[in-house]
Amino acid sequence: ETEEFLAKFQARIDREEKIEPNDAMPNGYRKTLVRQIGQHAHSEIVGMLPEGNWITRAPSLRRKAALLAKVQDEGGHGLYLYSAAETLGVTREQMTEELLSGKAKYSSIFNYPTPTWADIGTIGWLVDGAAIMNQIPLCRCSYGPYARAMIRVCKEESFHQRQGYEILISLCNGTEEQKQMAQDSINRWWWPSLMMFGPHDAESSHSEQSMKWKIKRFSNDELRQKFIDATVPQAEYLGLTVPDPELKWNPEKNGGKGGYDHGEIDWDEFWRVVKGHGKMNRDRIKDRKKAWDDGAWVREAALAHAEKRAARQTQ
Ligand code: FAQ
Repeated sequence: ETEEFLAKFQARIDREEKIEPNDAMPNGYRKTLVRQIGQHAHSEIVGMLPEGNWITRAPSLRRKAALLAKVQDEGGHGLYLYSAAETLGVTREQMTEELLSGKAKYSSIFNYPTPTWADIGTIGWLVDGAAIMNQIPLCRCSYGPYARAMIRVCKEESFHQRQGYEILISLCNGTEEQKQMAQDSINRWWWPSLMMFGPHDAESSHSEQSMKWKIKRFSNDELRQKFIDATVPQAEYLGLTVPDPELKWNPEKNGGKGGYDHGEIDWDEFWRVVKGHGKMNRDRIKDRKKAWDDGAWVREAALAHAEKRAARQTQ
């Protein structure tokens, strides 16, 4: 790749032109997108598992219908994202094999268990809330297919966030025991949700280049701070607390607009989970492998059918 080519490409990015699948692009740009979109797609698909756990046990028909629809949306997002990644020259089989072999990552958040119904509310509120904060800027990502996919995904995540918050409102207006269940759930999910934004900017190996290429528009720490500032008042409205004794309003922060100071994330836990040693990593991959193996006959049948049809058309 000549310097002239790289400079021309950067100039397109700087002019806010969208990069499309058939455009020339630096190898690193393509690789970064395949990695990020692939990880994002895997997260959506693995992300169906913690909530799927509660579909048969939802407390009412209305809750069950909403949860089913949400989990189905996540499956849709995953497929949508795999298609976006495929425009960059990888296949879904390759990406799936990388997930199952542990080469490709998925979000750390989906390696935590969901022992209570309140977790379904908390996932919607905090996990989808964090996902939206991270993904709204991706609607302006320089790569066209990813940016366009994010528009619909964000609209659906916004519905998911509200359904989660509404579950928590109901629990918080219920018995003392229900309110306690909601508090316990927030205690378990708060820190892992903050970890979704990735390592500190100083430790984030890809941020600088990804921001230059306008794949990312904000840094990991900036988005994490925005999320905390938006979410703490929502916890207060519920009458619940977040498990951070160092959390404190600081009027000087954000250039005088104010924001929360907060405690430090347990980065050892973060890297442990990212590297495959969280509570649920093994179960998640085992479940995905089983689904992939059980689906082999469907893929084979679809392929055989497509081949027969193609042969008939050429006769
Ligand atoms: N978990 O240099 P950076 C959802 C890895 S939302 C695991 O900062 P980057 C919706 C990173 O890949 C969740 N790994 O990396 C839903 C890199 O590894 P590598 C998914 C993480 O890419 C809701 C290394 O650490 N959302 O699914 C994590 O610039 C409810 C260094 O990090 C997305 O994927 C982590 N938390 O920034 C579904 C959004 N953080 O490959 C169901 C798109 C970092 O060098 C239910 N992705 N790593 O070995 C992004 O915005 C970015 O990829 C970041 C990371 C911000 C996640």
